[in-house]
Amino acid sequence: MNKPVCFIDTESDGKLRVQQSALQILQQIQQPVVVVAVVGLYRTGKSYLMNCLAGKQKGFALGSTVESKTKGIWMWCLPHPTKSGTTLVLLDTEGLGDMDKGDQRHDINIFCLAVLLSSTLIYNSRGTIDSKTVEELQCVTELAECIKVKSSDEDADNSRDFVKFFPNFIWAVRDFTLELKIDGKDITEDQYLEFALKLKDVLGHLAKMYVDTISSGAVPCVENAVIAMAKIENEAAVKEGLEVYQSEMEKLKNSFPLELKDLTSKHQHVGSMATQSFMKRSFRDTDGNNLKSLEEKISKLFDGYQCQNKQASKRRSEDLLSSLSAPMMEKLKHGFYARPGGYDLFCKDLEDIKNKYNSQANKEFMAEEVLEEFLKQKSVDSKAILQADMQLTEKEKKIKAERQLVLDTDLKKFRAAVVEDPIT
Ligand SMILES: Nc1nc2c(ncn2[C@@H]2O[C@H](COP(=O)(O)OP(=O)(O)OP(=O)(O)O)[C@@H](O)[C@H]2O)c(=O)[nH]1
Ligand SMILES: [Mg+2]
Repeated sequence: MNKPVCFIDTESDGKLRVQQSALQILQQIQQPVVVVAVVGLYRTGKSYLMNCLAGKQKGFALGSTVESKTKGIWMWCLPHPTKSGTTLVLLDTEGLGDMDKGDQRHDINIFCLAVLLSSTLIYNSRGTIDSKTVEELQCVTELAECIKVKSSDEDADNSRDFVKFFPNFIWAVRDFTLELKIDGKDITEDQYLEFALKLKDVLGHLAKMYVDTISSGAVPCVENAVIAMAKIENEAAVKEGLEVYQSEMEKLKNSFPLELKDLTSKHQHVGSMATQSFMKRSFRDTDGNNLKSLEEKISKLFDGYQCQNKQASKRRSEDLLSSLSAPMMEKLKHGFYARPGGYDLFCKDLEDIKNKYNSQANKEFMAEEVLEEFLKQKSVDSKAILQADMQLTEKEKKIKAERQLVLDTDLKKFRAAVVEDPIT
């Protein structure tokens, strides 16, 4: 973006409205974002400071009169100056405390939005940290008290989660020209701030306000935002976890069929990777429903992978069996076994196939099932061969017997002839 755009503006009835065009710009950002928002009293150089952060001379409009300039919240997306692959989103807000406007609710809304939307919040003030500035900041902390995170404090244990939604806080003191010395000793900026804050203990108040509002809350606006945010984040976390699982398991498919124990242990390992990825992203999945949903989805996917692995094992076993049994099938086709003793030959061939198959396919977990199915099919052939064999053998016996009878008869005749008509 070469210039800022209006992100949130105020409608004529005073309601805030998000600009669709700004949303589209945000949707197009694929990189992680760092959101820096500036808040502070009007005419304190907020827009100027944001332009400095952008490293540009021009950008957010600056006012040259005492009239407040910036209205609503303006946004500027730029490449992060130091973190490559990250987008810096600058939010310039409408100045607080403009008496002419006289609408405190509007100030509250602008401030709450800045807190909720930013990862770093700059509180901009002008001049030295005197009691007036501290008072001003106190006004801001009072505004922050309007942020409610939870309607009841039953979930105080989850307050850590809410902290995720509170930005880092930076207090920018502008046009500061005094020497940093207390009692003649040089001091650092932080020491000066601490010294200044002792005056009214604002920092403590600010910290207390954050913690108190986090664990108990005062106004309902944020709870809804947090719930909505949790829903979005948790759904994205489930999706991310599932993607981790699926992409790893898809890679594994190339080596299917796997032994069942290998497949299961890989599933467990990849499953825990998916859970870790979920945990990293998930937010306030207090009842564990999202994690459960991820586990259910993973388990469904695993069923699918098991099925595919089974099919692959079955296919491999079938291929092996069909190549081993090819000669026997050929013989069957040509009626090789249709002969007396054919059944014995068939049984012997079948036994050979079984032995070879068992020694070559012993690792396939579907081997046994496939063999059983094969033998079941072959038992039909086997019965037919046995029957034919018995019939043929019977017939042959009959023929043999008949032949024998003829031979015997001929022999008898011959003997009789010899006996009755001996050769002299
Ligand atoms: N000397 C000096 N002038 C500044 C500084 N920052 C801003 N200004 C000037 O002060 C005027 C107001 O600055 P803006 O940045 O528009 O102030 P703002 O806080 O954004 O004002 P609103 O949007 O009306 O709330 C401009 O003319 C700036 O050039 C600074 O650090 N030093
Ligand atoms: Mg401004």
